[in-house]
Parts: sequence; structure tokens; C-alpha cells
Amino acid sequence: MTASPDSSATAVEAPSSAAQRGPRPSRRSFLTWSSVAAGTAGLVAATDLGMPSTGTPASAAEVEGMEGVDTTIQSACVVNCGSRCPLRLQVKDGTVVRVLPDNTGDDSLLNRNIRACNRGRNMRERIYSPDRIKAPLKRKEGTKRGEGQWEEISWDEAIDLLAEKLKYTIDTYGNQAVYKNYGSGVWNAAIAYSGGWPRLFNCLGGFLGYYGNYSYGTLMQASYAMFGTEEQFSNSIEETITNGEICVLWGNNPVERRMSGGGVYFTITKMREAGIKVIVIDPRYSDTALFADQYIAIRPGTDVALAAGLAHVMISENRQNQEFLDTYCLGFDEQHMPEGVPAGSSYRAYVMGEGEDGVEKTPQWASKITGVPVDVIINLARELTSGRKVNLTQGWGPQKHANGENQCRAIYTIGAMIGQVGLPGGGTGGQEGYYWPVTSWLPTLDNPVEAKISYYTWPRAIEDGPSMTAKNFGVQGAEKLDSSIKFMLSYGGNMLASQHGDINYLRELLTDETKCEFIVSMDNQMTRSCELSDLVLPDTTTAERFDLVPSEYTGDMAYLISTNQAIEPLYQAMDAYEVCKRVADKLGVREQFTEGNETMEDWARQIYEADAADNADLGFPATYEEFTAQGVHRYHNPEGLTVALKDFRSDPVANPLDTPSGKIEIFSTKMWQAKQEWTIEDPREGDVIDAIPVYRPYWEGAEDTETRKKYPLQMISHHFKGRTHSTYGNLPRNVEAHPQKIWINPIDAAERGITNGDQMDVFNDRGHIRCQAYVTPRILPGVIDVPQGAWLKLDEEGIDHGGAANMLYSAHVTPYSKGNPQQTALVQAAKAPTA
Ligand SMILES: Nc1nc2c(c(=O)[nH]1)N[C@H]1C(S)=C(S)[C@@H](COP(=O)(O)OP(=O)(O)OC[C@H]3O[C@@H](n4cnc5c(=O)[nH]c(N)nc54)[C@H](O)[C@@H]3O)O[C@H]1N2
Ligand SMILES: Nc1nc2c(c(=O)[nH]1)N[C@H]1C(S)=C(S)[C@@H](COP(=O)(O)OP(=O)(O)OC[C@H]3O[C@@H](n4cnc5c(=O)[nH]c(N)nc54)[C@H](O)[C@@H]3O)O[C@H]1N2
Ligand SMILES: [Mo]
Repeated sequence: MTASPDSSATAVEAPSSAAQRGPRPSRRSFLTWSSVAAGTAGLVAATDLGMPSTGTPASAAEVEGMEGVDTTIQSACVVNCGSRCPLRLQVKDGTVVRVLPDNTGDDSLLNRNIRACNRGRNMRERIYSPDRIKAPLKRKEGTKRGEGQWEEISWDEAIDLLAEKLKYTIDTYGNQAVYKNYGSGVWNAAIAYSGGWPRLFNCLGGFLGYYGNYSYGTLMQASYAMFGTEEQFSNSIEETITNGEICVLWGNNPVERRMSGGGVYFTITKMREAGIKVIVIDPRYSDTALFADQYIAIRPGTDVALAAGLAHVMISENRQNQEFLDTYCLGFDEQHMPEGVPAGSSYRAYVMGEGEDGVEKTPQWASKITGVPVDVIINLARELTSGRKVNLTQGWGPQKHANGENQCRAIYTIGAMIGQVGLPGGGTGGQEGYYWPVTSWLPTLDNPVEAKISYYTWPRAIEDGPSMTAKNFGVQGAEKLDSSIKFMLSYGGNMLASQHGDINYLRELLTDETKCEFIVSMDNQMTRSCELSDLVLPDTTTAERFDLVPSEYTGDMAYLISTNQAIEPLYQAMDAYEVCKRVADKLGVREQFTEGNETMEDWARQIYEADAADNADLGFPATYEEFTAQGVHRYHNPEGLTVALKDFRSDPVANPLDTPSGKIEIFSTKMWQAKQEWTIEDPREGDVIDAIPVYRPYWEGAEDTETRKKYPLQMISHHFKGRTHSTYGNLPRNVEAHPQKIWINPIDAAERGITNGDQMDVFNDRGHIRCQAYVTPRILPGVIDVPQGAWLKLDEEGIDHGGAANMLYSAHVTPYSKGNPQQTALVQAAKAPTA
């Protein structure tokens, strides 16, 4: 490979502790991470990797602004794709007439233009969408929840109703009965993300919180168990470009999931130019696979078996990095086990057939389960242990399966066996690393309620909260719940009828008004979730308010975007912060709520200036006014490019991991303990907590032969380039550019008489969807892919014509993390009947 001409690029630890990841509870809790001494000047050397520029400077019209507009305002797209794009909104007569992308960078690796994709560039259509909620809406007296009958009410009435319902719920059921559901629609806006809601609830005595998230919630608990940290990252792609040789993207599709110039799409293309060998492992020939040297197709949910097959080859040929395993890991072999566990419990014993099941995990064994040819397994195991530098990364597709805990830990275990953890050019087996931004968020204050549920268990907490305990549903902070959820807020999320598994079940649960007694939604588009509410509140869009937008998964280039108000709020839209303030006023906690900050801009100024002062070495403009005039501020880790676990590697005794042993726990003592103590309610096949990542056939998986008799196809649902989840999925231009289509292999299609472009049906016991077929060899036979997030369009018979994947997924939780198996489902497909 072509190494960087610059050898001064040094390595730093990836930010991976829980305190370093959002949502950040207090603006002060986050400031230590980059308070390092050096200036940013060293970065210039690290940036210049000698890459040829792809040379697309902003056009003259972009630079100058178009004639006839009144002003150009810095704004951003804040949806949760992880890339974070600046948008320059051109305004004429109070209307946004044009959206321009970033022009503050160039085409070098660490100063790249943060070019928005087709979603952000279509922001105008989102701002002016006919689906905008125009006034507070209350469910009509005498109608049932979900019937869609609304009356417009004034903001005063809406505030009164909110205050009354909150007070009633807290007085009657206690603070634990108040819940704010997950929502990622405003994820990366420092103030609008929470909007003030948790702050308001905390001023009133607190609310039931959740831990984890839909993105990597299953991996999160597994990562705590194995690495003692929320999500163990790998080295950054920039670091691999500089120092690496091979990059494995295992269930990892950055070309679609980090599409913009801020994300890793750009760096992946640079990786190709740098001559790094790219290997993709995915059931789908993804857009990332288009950039790969090698593509390996695998049956969904069988990655644990592939890992065991790879491990078998490595062990048989003595290729694993034994010294690394001996020094830094617990549980690889029988010589490195915790006290008191039975013989044969190590990973090596499992792989070599000396464990409980007595089966040797040969490449032949792995091939039968995964569909990956034997020689491909053998060659991959050899290549990864050939002494060349390997950054093994995983996306979050593999862990969004039943027993995703074992899926992700198996991939990390291969990373440990390769043994390049903490080294330049190497990696851990986690997602590509990055430099975590220093921006603080609107403080939410302390929550007096300590109990927390897993993000995927709220339906159960509506059904029967008090039945949930630490040991059956993973309740944290308390032994059990005292109450069920009676008041639910859905803010910036679409969980109730789009993004959580089993939409039909949720609809039944949520239309029962005796269970959750009051549901309030706040959004700016009238979503299917809003339709299941009692009160719907019209929020502003990013164009209508002030905020700070920090970068997120943007590798070693961090930045902060000033988002300024471009236009007046449309219709009766109101900032969530203002709504919360008025409710706080009504309930007598206004002072505590505002701390003197009347508006979002007051907070933006205060947070910005404190952060800039605390991080003087990162070159932020000194005042808020200078910053908003500049628009975008890029900065870099003064210590250089990200090498995850570098300190641990250099001295594991001085820098132990936060696991019981201080080591990487291939055998997790925490999960071993949970295995003895926890019970799993209504377990399905494969619902077992394992101390080591063993392969188990699981419910509705590749080997569920019983269910497959009726539903023979595995269904997966990738994150789609046309939308961010459901966001942008209602806008005609986005839909026209990226129509919803179901991927099906020509073999499966032919068996069912389906040809490309036909309408096809997909169904199981949970639901039924009808959508256009994309017949393509880019998906493995036996697997179909329904891109997740399409808007539900139900007909009279309950068939969805939008192609909403969660009609078919389950609300069942994974065994240890109580996470979302939203890539696990068996279905049948057929050509749709012609009308
Ligand atoms: N089957 C399946 N399901 C999945 C997944 C999967 O892989 N498969 N992925 C899961 C993952 S990783 C995630 S993160 C979740 C995401 O699930 P959600 O967080 O529910 O994501 P969205 O559907 O985009 O919903 C975001 C909502 O925020 C709204 N919004 C946008 N801007 C604003 C604003 O300024 N103010 C307010 N109030 N609202 C705004 C949007 O209009 C939209 O309705 O979905 C999960 N669901
Ligand atoms: N365009 C776009 N980008 C997004 C989002 C979006 O909705 N749209 N959402 C954002 C959010 S919130 C998140 S959390 C991330 C999600 O990021 P990920 O969860 O990593 O994204 P996915 O597309 O669900 O999965 C990644 C890849 O895994 C593959 N896969 C599925 N099952 C398996 C399996 O069992 N084994 C293997 N080896 N591969 C498998 C899929 O085909 C896909 O190509 O994306 C973010 N980026
Ligand atoms: Mo996510």
C-alpha cells in the first residue's frame, strides 16, 4: 500500500467510555476528553496524505449566492444518519428558496467539504411539506385513539392539557408512570435533541428513563461485558488509510449509512485510492461492496458460525496471536479462565469440539450454516493472520438479530485473535473509530427516578410495568418497576407505528386507552405515530430556530455547525423548549427550568462560549457572534489519528479495561453470572445467555426448520439511502429518487413468478406488506431485503402498501441486552394478485 508521506501522524485512544457518548446529561460532564495541550497546527501535517484532489470546487453561483435572494443563512440537516451536514439556506421574502451545500472545506481528507446527500439537499420540501402539523391537535371528544379525528386547539389549551395530564399522572401513579420514548429525528442538535422535555420532567420529580438505543443497543451491553465500555470502536478509516493494509467491513455499509461528505463515504473512496484491500461480508451486495476487492455473501445471523470457522483454521494452523490473547484477554483458552467455571468453557475448547456440545467448528461445519464456501473461510482466516495490517470493523447489522450479543462478540473475538488491537494500522473488530466532538448539550438535570428500562421494552412497561424486574427484563437502577407507563411522550421519533417491531401488535396495545392513558406526540410531520396520539404538537424545523450541531461519526475530522434561524416558524409551530417552558410555568417550576435562559438561542450562546473557552486549543472563534458568522468550525484531535485501545495495548496493567478482570473478556464473567441468575420470559429457540459467543440456531433464523416450512425466506432491512429511517420518506422527490423496493434473488423470484418491477407480497403471522420487487442477484437466495423506514399505507384489509418493514418484525427482545432483533424474521413472498 501507499503509506502516508507524513510519519508524524500519531495515534490516540478512541473515545469509547460511556461518559463520552451522548445523550450527554450535563454540559460539564463532557469537557475533559479533548482538553489536551497541543495546538491544531500539527494536524495540518496529518491531513495532507498526498491524495489527489477529486476537484469539484463549489460553483461560482454557490460561492456568490444566487441573484435576487435576501440572505443566506447557515443551517443543517440534523437527522440521525451520523454524518451531520451544513446547509446554507437562501431566503427571499421570508421563504427558503434554495439549499446550498457546504463550501468551507476542500477535497483533502481532514478538511473535506461536508457535502449533503440528496436528503438534506431536499430540505425545502421537508420544510414546506403538506404533512407539516399546522396547529396543536387534540383527539376529538367521543372518538377513539387512532381513528384520526382531530380538533384544532389553541396553544394555551394545549399547554393546560399537558400540565393537567402530567400532574394527574404523577399524583395518581407516581413519576415512574411518565415515559419519553426514544426518538432520533433531532439527534444531533445540541439543544433541540431533548428539546427540554427531560429537563421539564426532572423539575417535576423525574420520569422513567431508558438505557440503550435502537442503533446498537444489543452490542452495547455486550460491549460493556467484553470491553467495559458502551461501544468499543476500532481505528478510524483515516488511520487505516495512513497506516493500514487490509480493512474488513463486516456487516458494515458506510457508503449508504454514512453517505455525506462529513461521514465515511468519502474516506472509503480514499481508502480505495490508497490501495487498502477492502473485504465486505454481508448477505447483500451493498453499495459498499461496490468498493470492495472481495465480497463474501453470508446467511443473516450466522456470523457467529463464520467466526468459529475462522477461529478453527487459525487454531489448527497456530496462526492466532497467542501472546496478545495470553496478555490482554480472558477466556480464550483453558489456561486463562476466571475461577470456578467448569472445564471446557473457553472459546478455544468450544471451537475445537472440547466444549459442552462436543462439536468441532471446522470450516466445513461453518460453511454449511453460513453458506460461505470452505476455501473462502480458510483463505480469509489465513489472510487476516498473514502479518499484514488489518483493521477489522463491524457495522450494526449483525447485532440487530436474535442473540445479536453473540453475533457482535464473535466478530470482536476474531479481532482479538488477529491481535492488532491498539496498534497503528490495526483495529479491534468494532465500528470504525472517530474523534468525538467536544460540544456540550442542553443539560437535562438529575432524574430523581432511578429505575430505567431497556429501550426495546416499553410496550411491556405499558402492558404490565410491575411485572418487570432486574432479572427478567433487565430493569436497571431498581429491582423492579412500581408502575406501568401511563403518560408517554413521543418527541422527534416514530416508534409507535413505524420504527419498533410488530406494528400490528403496537396498534392494538396503544389503542387500548385503559393502558397508556395519555399519549402526546411532537413532530413537524404528521406521522403514523402522531396518529396514535391524544395530543399532537407542531414543532418548528431546524430552519425555524437556533441550535448547535456537532459532528458525530465523521472519523478524525470533527466539526461544529452553527444553525441559525432562517425563517419565522411556519403556521403555529413552536419550539419544544418554549412549550416546556410554558408547562413549567403553569406547574410552578419555571425558574428551575430556565435558569435564566429564555430561548434556545440563549442556551446556544452559553454552551458555545463555555465550550470554546474550555477547549482553547481547538481554535473555536471566541464569541458566539463570530462563530455564527463563520458557520462551520472544523477541528481535530491534537494528538493525531484514532487508534482504539492504544493505552491499553501499551500498558494493560496501568490502563486496564473497565471489565471485572481488566482484560478483554472473550469469556464474560458478567454474562456468566447473568446466565446463572436471570430468567428469560417466554424464551424462544436460541434465547440463551452465553459467557462466550457460541453459535445457536435461533427463532426465525437460518436454521429454524419448523417455521421455515411456512415462511421459508429470511428477511433483512438495511438502512436506506433514500431516507433516514422514516424521515424524508414522505417527500415526493426523495421517494421518486429512491422508491421503496423489495430485494429478492432471481431464483426465489422465478419460483414465485415474480419479475423485476412487479408488485409482490411479503407476509408472516405478524403482518402483510405489498410493494414493488427488485429482482437482483445482489441478494443471497433465501433472503429478501425490505429497506427499513418506509411510511405505512394500510388498506381496509390491513395490508400495507408502503413497504413498512416493521409490520413483519417482532417486539421480542434479545436474551441479555433486551435489545431489538429488527433484522430477524422469517417470511413468505408471492406475486401480488392483479387488481
Ligand atoms: N426493522 C428495523 N427497524 C428499525 C431499524 C432497523 O434496522 N430495522 N433501525 C432502528 C434504528 S437504528 C433507529 S435509530 C430507529 C430510528 O427511529 P426514529 O428515531 O423513530 O427515526 P425516524 O423514523 O426518522 O423518526 C424521527 C422523527 O423525528 C421527526 N423530526 C425531524 N425533525 C424534527 C424536529 O425538528 N422536531 C421534532 N419534534 N421532530 C422532528 C421526523 O419527522 C420523524 O417523524 O429505528 C429503528 N428501527
Ligand atoms: N442512508 C441512511 N443512513 C443511515 C440511516 C438511515 O436510515 N439511512 N440510519 C442511521 C442509523 S440511526 C444507524 S443506527 C445506522 C445503522 O447502521 P447499520 O446497523 O450498520 O446499518 P444496516 O444497513 O442496518 O446494516 C449494515 C449492513 O449489515 C447487513 N446485515 C444485516 N444482517 C446481517 C448479518 O446477519 N450479517 C452480516 N454480516 N451483515 C448483515 C446489511 O445488509 C447492511 O448492509 O445507520 C445510520 N445511517
Ligand atoms: Mo440508529
